[in-house]
Amino acid sequence: MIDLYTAATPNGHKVSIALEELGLPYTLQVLKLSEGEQKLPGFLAINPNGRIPAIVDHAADGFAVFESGACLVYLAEKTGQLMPTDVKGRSRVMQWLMFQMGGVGPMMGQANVFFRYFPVKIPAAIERYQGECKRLFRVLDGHLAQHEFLAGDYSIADIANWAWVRTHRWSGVDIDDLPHLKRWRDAIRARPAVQRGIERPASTMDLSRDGDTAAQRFAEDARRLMETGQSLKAGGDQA
Ligand SMILES: N[C@@H](CCC(=O)N[C@@H](CS)C(=O)NCC(=O)O)C(=O)O
Repeated sequence: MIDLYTAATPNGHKVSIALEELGLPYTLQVLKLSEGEQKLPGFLAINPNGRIPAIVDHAADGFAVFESGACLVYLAEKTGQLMPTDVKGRSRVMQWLMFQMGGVGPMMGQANVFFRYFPVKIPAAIERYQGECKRLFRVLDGHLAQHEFLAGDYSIADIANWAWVRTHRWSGVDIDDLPHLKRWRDAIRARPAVQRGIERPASTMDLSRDGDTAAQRFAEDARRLMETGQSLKAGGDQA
């Protein structure tokens, strides 16, 4: 049995989607980020960075893994699925996984901060992060013009990027002019395991939409966390 410490955020959903795809039994341990449960000593023993997601694998002597990308690689290697085992195939997956972990996630996270939560509107910062998101989306679109998935067959690289790309509206970045990215987004969204994964846990709002009262509450929550010196919840921060 695997314990998944998580919340309804893109990074959390990466791991619940992978667990659903793999059919591994797991229990959801949902942390209340706005109450700082991720900073309590019990959880810091699992993830010293005090952020979700993290997993504890009881079938492997309680082995703990933090960082969403590392969780995905661990689950893929444990099962021999969602990532090829040959050197080149594995490298292709790792390249697009690193692209998400070092690029898409942090840039969308900062776009969210400056576009949604930061008390002062700094146009140059908003443009910088939204522009960088758009540039990364174009890279994905260009690659997907020639390939069905990011790295051979459907893999953890698709899961990691998809969990963030689906929330592009929340970052204020449109993808209307990126047909291949939209085709890939829709194809992955149609997968039953993906639909189950984004419900574990379900978001109080749909991060792929905008403009309702739940969205306002969500932004206020994130803003308050930022102002009290804590990091943001739900893709607000990335490090
Ligand atoms: N690089 C980390 C980022 C984790 C992260 O930023 N998690 C956010 C939610 S998406 C979080 O736990 N925020 C609460 C906090 O910072 O206190 C990963 O990919 O796992």
